[in-house]
Amino acid sequence: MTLGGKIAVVTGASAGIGYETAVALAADGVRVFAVARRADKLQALQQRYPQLIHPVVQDIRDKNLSALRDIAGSHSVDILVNNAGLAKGRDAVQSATIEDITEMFETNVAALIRVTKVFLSDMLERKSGDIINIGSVAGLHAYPGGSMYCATKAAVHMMSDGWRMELLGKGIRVTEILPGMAETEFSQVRFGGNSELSRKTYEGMRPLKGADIAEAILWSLKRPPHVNIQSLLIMPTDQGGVGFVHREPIGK
Ligand code: NDP
Ligand code: 8X3
Repeated sequence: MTLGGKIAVVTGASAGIGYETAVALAADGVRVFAVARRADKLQALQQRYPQLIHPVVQDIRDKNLSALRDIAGSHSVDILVNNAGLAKGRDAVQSATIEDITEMFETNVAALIRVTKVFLSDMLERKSGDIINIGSVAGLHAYPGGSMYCATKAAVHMMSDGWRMELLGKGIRVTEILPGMAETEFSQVRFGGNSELSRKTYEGMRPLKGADIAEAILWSLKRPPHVNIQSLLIMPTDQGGVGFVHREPIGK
């Protein structure tokens, strides 16, 4: 089965999981609107499939979402991948800044809802559509220094569950993908660009790659219309659970 001819919007397509998902969709013939804030990264992505990938510079926290509304006004979007998201810091609640907490909730939760509502009415009208929400294992299990990020991903988990019930019978599939540790720009962002802390996160273990998650997204989308992959928890073999990571000494 091919997804060729369909139209997708992928948020957070300038790096990591979103970048790889945009590439995988375009490789299958999907026209992809690739959304993020960094224009240069999106332009580099477009070089991979110049005819099929369209850069869309948009901060999804901007309540107007004007670039996304333009797309919704002129195209029937079949697939929405709500991927843009971030963790800021590894601080406990008593030391985490309100700015970091707000950015996580604004991006991972409020913007995800607003973006979805931009495309949902057309999907409802056409009785067809796929919404892929990128949650996290962190939305199922809290860990110290991650409580706020975990709470945002728990919200994604609950929304995904509830939307499936609210949209029942309307021809729309909602899929949640819950990755474990994936080596992307995620840790660079979390640690404010501190490469040493970011490197240590994955030291001695084999993390997931963005392409591993993209492959699962494509597989979910390619199920026949009567099959809805509700959720996929995807962990590195070296991660047995949150906080349970197998590491080999370097050089072994
Ligand atoms: P990356 O940091 O590599 O990518 C995040 C993407 O989100 C970037 O393209 C970034 O683009 C975009 N983004 C962030 N804020 C905004 C914004 N306000 N407006 C538009 N785009 C934005 O991380 P990942 O690929 O790892 O993360 C993707 C998703 O996967 C996130 O939701 C994350 O929580 C989730 N996840 C990641 C895991 C991991 O270990 N990496 C594990 C589990 C879940 P730009 O900066 O150009 O705007
Ligand atoms: C990211 C996974 O374990 O770093 O969602 O919080 S974790």
